[in-house]
Amino acid sequence: MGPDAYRTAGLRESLEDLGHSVEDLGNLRPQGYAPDAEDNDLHALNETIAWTELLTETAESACARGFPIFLGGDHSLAAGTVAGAANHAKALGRAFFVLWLDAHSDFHTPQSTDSGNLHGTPVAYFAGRGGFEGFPKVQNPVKEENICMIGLRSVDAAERAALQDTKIRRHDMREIDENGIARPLSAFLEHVAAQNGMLHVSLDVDFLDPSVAPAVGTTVPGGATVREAHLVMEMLHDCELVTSLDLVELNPFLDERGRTAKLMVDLAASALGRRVFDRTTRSFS
Ligand code: 6HN
Ligand code: MN
Ligand code: MN
Ligand code: MN
Repeated sequence: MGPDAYRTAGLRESLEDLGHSVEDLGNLRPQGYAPDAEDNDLHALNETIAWTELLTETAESACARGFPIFLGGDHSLAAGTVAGAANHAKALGRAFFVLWLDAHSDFHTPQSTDSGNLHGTPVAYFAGRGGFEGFPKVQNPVKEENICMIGLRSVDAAERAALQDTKIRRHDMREIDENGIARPLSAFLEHVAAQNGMLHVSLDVDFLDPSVAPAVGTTVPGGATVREAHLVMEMLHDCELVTSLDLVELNPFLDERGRTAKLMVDLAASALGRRVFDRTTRSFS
């Protein structure tokens, strides 16, 4: 339902208004996966494996065609979108980076998850952590120092312990309260630019505060404000480093008059160039 809610909220029109040509490649659906084993504690394991295979291929070819925006839907989709985008960067000989905008770190393995929900695992998958039996092997794991998480405020004990030993850049809401959101983002973007990298951005609805974005199953109070989120997106456009984007975890059943879908569409438009005030011409539009 998420992708259709973004369509209804005018994603295509918003991007066309900015002068982009938009091609809607439609909805994907994996075929022919086996039912899960009875003793399996993970939700929709075989379906998620099938999605990961399909999305890895689809993302790699979509990256070769343009700037893909992946609409979801469960954040487990990023296992495939990031793996596919990383393959594309490797084929071009370019360094590859991921910005993870989320209340959660999604760094569980299928063994460490308490909930059994695989949307808690994609970062561990594309960073090349073990334990993903049955999933496609990650051809080009994303280097830890090339991953940056902003917005953290709900990290499970097992994730915390595993993250402790990594070089993944982590910025929680306390740090953002104290120092602002621009500082850690600028530092990361400089790091990407220094290596002429390609940057994939994964935007989980729950990065935002639930008061402005209620349509997600895993709300956590104390998230990014509308202005903080737009600032991130505007800086991402200005840096000209972003090459692919996920808009994920939207659950339209939980929305109020489509306001979360609309906000996510507005954020995507900011990332793709929408401005109220043009700093170059110093004019309002
Ligand atoms: N997301 N850490 C919790 C779990 O169930 O593993 C929440 C995961 C949320 C997933 O942000 O897409
Ligand atoms: Mn989910
Ligand atoms: Mn997430
Ligand atoms: Mn989340």
